[in-house]
Amino acid sequence: MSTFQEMAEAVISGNAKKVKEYAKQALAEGVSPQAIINDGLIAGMNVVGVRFKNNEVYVPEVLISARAMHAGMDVVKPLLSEAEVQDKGTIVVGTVKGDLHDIGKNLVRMMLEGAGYKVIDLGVDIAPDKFAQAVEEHRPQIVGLSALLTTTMVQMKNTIERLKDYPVKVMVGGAPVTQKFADEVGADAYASDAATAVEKAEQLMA
Ligand code: B1M
Repeated sequence: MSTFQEMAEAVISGNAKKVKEYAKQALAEGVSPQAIINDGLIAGMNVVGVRFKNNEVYVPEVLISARAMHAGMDVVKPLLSEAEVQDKGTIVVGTVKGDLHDIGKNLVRMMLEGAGYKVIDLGVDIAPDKFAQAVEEHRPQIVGLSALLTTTMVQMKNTIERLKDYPVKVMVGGAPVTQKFADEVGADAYASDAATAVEKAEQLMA
């Protein structure tokens, strides 16, 4: 059989076809979907996350690895019960109102998915009320806000204010966002990049 190591390597090198093959083969040999996700797919994405953080790989490589990971997820997901998929927690993400930038937010989403979270991606230009609606509907533990424009950063403050009565933690990020700003607007966490977003999510979930 292919080893988890081989599956992780295929994720790291972004070989979606191989990842799919390894996942199918492992299932046929009786390996559990959860083990394939944790020990093969997520293990590979974790390595990519560390390399991205250390500037050893860049955005295109991360996107290609994430696509490969998704190819594997597509094979095993139908076999997981809903409860298992949601096991690690739910995170709602979106780019704030007035802001259409989504490349960084998508990376954050993929890394969080790669780390095993269920992620609800609301998309771009999301008003505070829409975040609140999503919190009511999906009951996430964390809401992640992304902003790339100095003019839309204020929407982070508005959204945090709108969510203050919900039992949810808010993480913020995006090129113009800083820890100082995050503290000023009352965010529970700030992440400078997608790999750090995973680390902060783990801390907020603890
Ligand atoms: Co726009 N844009 N843009 N743009 N754009 C910037 C952001 C800008 C810095 C360019 C510049 O002038 N030098 C500038 C902002 C200036 C400012 O406010 N200080 C700018 C501007 C002005 C504009 C327009 C106003 C231009 C115009 O129309 N006159 C307009 C605004 C549209 C709008 O949003 N309403 C606009 C439009 C666009 C495009 C549509 C053309 C396109 C977006 C396409 C898309 O996203 N689908 C675009 C792009 C691509 C950029 C640049 C070139 C690249 C942004 C990017 O994707 N970076 C950008 C200049 C630059 O950064 N060099 C620029 C790569 C991405 C991986 O990084 O998003 O920072 P980033 O995400 C990182 C971290 O920030 C972090 O993790 C990610 C991965 O490490 N992160 C989080 C992000 N979100 C997070 C959330 C978290 C945690 C971490 O927790 C939840």
